[in-house]
Amino acid sequence: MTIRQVATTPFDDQKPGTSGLRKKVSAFQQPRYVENFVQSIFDCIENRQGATLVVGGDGRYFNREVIQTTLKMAAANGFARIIVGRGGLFSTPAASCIIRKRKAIGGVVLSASHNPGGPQGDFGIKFNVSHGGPAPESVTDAIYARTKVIDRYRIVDAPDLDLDRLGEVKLGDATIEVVDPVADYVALMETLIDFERIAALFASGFRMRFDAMSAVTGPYAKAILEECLGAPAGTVMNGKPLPDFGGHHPDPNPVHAADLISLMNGPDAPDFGAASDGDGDRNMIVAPGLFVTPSDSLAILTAQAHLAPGYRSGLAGVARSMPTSRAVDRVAERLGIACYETPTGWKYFANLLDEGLITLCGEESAGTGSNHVREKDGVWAVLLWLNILAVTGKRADAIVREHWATFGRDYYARHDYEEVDAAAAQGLTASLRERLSTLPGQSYAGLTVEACDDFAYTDPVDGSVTSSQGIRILFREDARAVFRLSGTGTVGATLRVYLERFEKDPGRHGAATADVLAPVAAAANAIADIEAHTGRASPSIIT
Ligand code: VG1
Ligand code: CO
Repeated sequence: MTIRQVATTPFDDQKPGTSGLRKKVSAFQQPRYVENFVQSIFDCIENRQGATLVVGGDGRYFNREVIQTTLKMAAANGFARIIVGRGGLFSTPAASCIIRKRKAIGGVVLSASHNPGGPQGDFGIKFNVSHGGPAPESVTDAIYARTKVIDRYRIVDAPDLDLDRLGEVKLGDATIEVVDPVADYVALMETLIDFERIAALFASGFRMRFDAMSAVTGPYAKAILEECLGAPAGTVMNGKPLPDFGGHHPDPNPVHAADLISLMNGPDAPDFGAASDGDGDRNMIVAPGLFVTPSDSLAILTAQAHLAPGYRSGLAGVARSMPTSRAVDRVAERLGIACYETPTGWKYFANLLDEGLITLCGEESAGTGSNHVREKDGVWAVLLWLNILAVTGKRADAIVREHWATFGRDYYARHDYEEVDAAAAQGLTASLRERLSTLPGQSYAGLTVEACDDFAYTDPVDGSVTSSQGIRILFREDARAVFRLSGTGTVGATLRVYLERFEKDPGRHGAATADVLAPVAAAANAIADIEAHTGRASPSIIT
């Protein structure tokens, strides 16, 4: 088998965003585009000679082609063993699990997560390091720098591998190991979650629906819920992974998982509803008649995690991304544990988890996770909820309402303005930044600005500083608005406006979120002049 050195020239648009390099499929289909980026990753892995690498993706359109290229390039770049999921599949948390378990030097995760798939959809490549989580900024910066000067890549000349047969094959000097992508993950879940209690719950007639959104979690959810835990067949909906996700947007929120929401709001609602995203790291939780915001879910899991075997001895601390509501902060205070506030993106949690400073963490975008892996984990979050329901014997909606009664309720919504002109979006945030010091004391839509800043984070472990992570406006009336630009969109810019308002009084916990947040939205619009900058009178999507 021969190793070829192929001459190439750089592309100028391979800067990794919040979660790796994410572009239209057509961008990745350009000749040398995948090869350049993968070689740039490999060039930044010191000690790769003889090391183990994990490769897998969410099964979206173009996954199989990129897997084959990546395997051939990995074999030509000195890795001794390359572990790949059968069919080229690994959910993002399962990839993280196996990187850790098999002591791999890292993993190449092929996914554009919750973005649509198919020939007109999106594709992505992310590099995870040896702790199993997304590469830190220092590494992604180095990869980007490498993409700008790359002049050759290495690949072995070989026919495509059969990824559907378990076992080992040689590729050049490397061993390719095709593994069941589900088995190690299920084994890990069994160490953390009380499977017996949940099985007893299902045996007692408890019913749930898990919407896998035709994405990667189907096989995981079926194996765990229907096979291990005895939930009836049909519990998992849209359980077969499809390259185009059945034409749907695999983003678990009330808009894109509308079928599940209407089922949960209807007369025949099961006891519990959940959904996951394209690559299986996000989760949506729905109680009968009540959508649980991801920020509330993080707070509730923090308050109740001790009911699961993996967290029986309590939590070291928790963390949330800055735009996530402050609901978890109050739980942490009550528990007497630290609560960290990080920039958006899972990579910022890794140091806190590695150092044992936190046990749970989460984001408003439907990501929740713990120290069991270094990615957010959709199926894990659903299992932890089930564990809590099984042990308490309470209805999911009762758990949420009791939580609000104890800690207060944080009304929360995110307004996204998608595919906005990039320069206009930059103009909006630049103008806000310039005016920040003039805002405190001013009133908008009946709310008065108490403080504001442009969020910067100093990592407590390595001291690295990340600045300009979003503009926070705190109002005196226990409300907050946050503005930031997305780092995962592939067309123009996406402006995200995060709105929240705290209500302590249980007598006022039954209001409609939109009503409670209307003044906060009006104040945010007035402060940032969203319509003047973007030409948009209303958001593209509210979640
Ligand atoms: C979004 C979310 C962020 C999440 C990221 C990756 O990023 O807001 O919370 O970590 O997606 O999630 P942005 O920059 O578009 O706001 V996933 O499921 O794509 O790994
Ligand atoms: Co995802």
